[in-house]
Amino acid sequence: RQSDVDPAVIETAEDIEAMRIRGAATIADAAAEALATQAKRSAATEPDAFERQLRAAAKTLYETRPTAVSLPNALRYVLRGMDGETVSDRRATTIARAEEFQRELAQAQTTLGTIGSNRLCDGDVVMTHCHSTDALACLEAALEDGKSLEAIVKETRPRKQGHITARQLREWDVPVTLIVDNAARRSLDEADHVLVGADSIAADGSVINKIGTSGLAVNARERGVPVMVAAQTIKLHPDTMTGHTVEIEMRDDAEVLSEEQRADIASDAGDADDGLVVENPAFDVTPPRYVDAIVTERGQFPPESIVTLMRDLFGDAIGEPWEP
Ligand code: RUB
Repeated sequence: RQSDVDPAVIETAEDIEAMRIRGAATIADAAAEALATQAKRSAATEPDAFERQLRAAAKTLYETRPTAVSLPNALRYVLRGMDGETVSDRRATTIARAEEFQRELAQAQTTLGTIGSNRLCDGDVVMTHCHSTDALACLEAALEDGKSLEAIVKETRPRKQGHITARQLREWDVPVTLIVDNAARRSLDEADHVLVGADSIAADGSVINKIGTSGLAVNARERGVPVMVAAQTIKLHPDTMTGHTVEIEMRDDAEVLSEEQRADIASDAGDADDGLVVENPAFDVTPPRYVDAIVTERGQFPPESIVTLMRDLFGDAIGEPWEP
């Protein structure tokens, strides 16, 4: 029941929904942290009641945004660590498991960064889309290796996460050229790599990432620029092994069109402005043939072979994270 869920967990869920907490890895980290908080603060006196609260908290977090599979993967990982016959045992094991998850998440990103950096050469120009901490980890590792890099950063409408990427890269002293999304194909002539993150990766090697990634990848292929996807294995979507597709989040019209802009467009149509519909998908699917490499903490994979890694990591037993 929602009333069993700690206010701090509800606050985290609201922050994820409103994108104050965003990006697949950051969302996973916050979700694990929230479950640890629920475990710490639970007033349950019976082990079963404790477990029910944890599962309710997981459900609340899960129902925020549908596309980044790192969220249910994180919830499932933490809840599977809950063990013991008493409340205090279950509390301790849940907290320890959440902490382990957060440590491993950070470690995986560092390892992935080192692997990804091997693809980058001194003097390379990298085009980015959106803001991905996994992608940035590759650039950071290359810089630490003494390579000098430049970046062409796509603004990434409608929420302009490209600005976050630009800010981070400037902090690392990387020269940044910020472009509007529509300039990407033109600027690809100057780029040696396209580097993006992922919210989910499907069993066939399709990459689900911020809207605009697929168009960028198609253009990059046409221009002969390799496309590299930086994604920890927490981004692998287990349900896609059994034929499920990944839900693409549709976000609010207001991110695209303000009330005032809408009124302006509709002004000559009188009351009959029902014909104006805004569609705002947050993500799209890039088919595997446009992706050159998926870089994970387990090594670099051609997209078509990612399914073998998924089988190794997930096996068959996959349920919803709040189901016992
Ligand atoms: C963020 C986005 C990022 C991935 C990977 O979308 O598409 O590329 O989540 O990020 P949004 P990371 O801003 O809508 O959450 O590598 O940090 O997990």
